Amino acid sequence: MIAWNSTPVPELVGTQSDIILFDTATQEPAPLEGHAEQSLYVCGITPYDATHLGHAATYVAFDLLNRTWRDTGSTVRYVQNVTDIDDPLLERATATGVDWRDLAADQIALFREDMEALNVLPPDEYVGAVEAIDWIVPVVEDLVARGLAYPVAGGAGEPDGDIYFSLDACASLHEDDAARWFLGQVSHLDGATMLELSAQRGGDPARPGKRNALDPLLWRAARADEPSWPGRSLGEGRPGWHIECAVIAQRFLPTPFTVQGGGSDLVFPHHEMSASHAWAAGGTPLARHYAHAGMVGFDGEKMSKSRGNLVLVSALRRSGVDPAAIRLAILAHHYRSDWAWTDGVLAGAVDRLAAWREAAARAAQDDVGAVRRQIRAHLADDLDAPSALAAVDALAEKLRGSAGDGGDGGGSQDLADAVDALLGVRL
Ligand code: 5CA
Ligand code: ZN
Repeated sequence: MIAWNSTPVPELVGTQSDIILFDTATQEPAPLEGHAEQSLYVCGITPYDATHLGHAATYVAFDLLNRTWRDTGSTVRYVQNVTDIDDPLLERATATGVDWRDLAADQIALFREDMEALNVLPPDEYVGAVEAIDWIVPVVEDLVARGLAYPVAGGAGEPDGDIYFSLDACASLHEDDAARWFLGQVSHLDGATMLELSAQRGGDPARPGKRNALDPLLWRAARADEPSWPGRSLGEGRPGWHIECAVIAQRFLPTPFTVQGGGSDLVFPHHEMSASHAWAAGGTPLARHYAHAGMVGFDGEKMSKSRGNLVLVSALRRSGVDPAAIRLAILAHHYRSDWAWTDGVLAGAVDRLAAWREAAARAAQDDVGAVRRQIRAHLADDLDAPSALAAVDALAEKLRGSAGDGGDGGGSQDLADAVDALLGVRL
């Protein structure tokens, strides 16, 4: 699949130091090891009702990591998927009388435009679940052959042939290996919470015939009213959700890759299960670190397609809002905190952008050097964008009305470059 375009990242004087990132799996800030090439997988959209502000906030958060890594002098290999076949997409297509392929294609196109407008650097590989089916099938066949996956008998309207992953078999694989996968490795949740979240987030803990209620679906046998693909010995069907990301990540990134990212709603079951699949299939941990963005809410609830309480980036853009202001509204919140989108948040960002543009016209080179160092230091500290923004605010405040001659203090381009390269905000 084609990703989106990016404008070149301005070259800056100096480099970023070592980065600390909060790791969900260890529940601690983790110093990220320096590598000439860093590797990042961020879970992509399920293409319906894209791109809401919650999606945008998650991709902007990992764009900050991407930019901060590049600023250390590393290259970044970045992979993102598109869940272009899954139950919620099919349900929406059916409910609205649209072909699921058209719905997905339209939403992916819109997402690309939104990402480009928000100055989010594109992934090197942008991979759809449908494109990945031919790679997923042999992996699932192998898991079945090794006793790590099993078919569940049909009944109560379900056909025979759905294949589930055995979490218990996976947990006992290479038990003496310190790096082995175990249930709770990523999420640290108790069993009751796992069951509850599994039911809420695409799992089917109540399905009879499973060995462990939490065992996730790997291959869904064809149903008469659903699209399906040839699955060799698995029969016709379509892949489960977690195996999609595990296979795509393992195909395009070194394992373990550096950071697995997504919103905090993916910690369990998605990232826990993807890690289990990768361990079972590849014998290595999926990622060295797991990072999660907080949830953006609106009108008192998590912004989500299923609740319908959405603010779309495309709608804001159509109403004339500068995408740089949308990006600033997002960056005003620490990526790990949950926050709510309001008109006031946007109004504050519009004012801030205007103040920064005014400041850029007056900045002197010395001012910019100091601010660039401050932005770098804050980003290295778990991507603390709000503090980085405050550093630019302080300069803007200092310069406000200071240059009576209205002249350029010699640092205009430097400030614009620093804010663009490090924060992705175009002045
Ligand atoms: N296709 C899967 C991941 S493989 C998926 O979760 N798709 S999604 O369209 O529902 O979400 C896309 C990304 O946005 C995910 O990383 C998800 O965690 C994140 N996200 C979804 N809703 C919100 C929200 N309200 N706030 C912040 N991030 C969100
Ligand atoms: Zn995913």
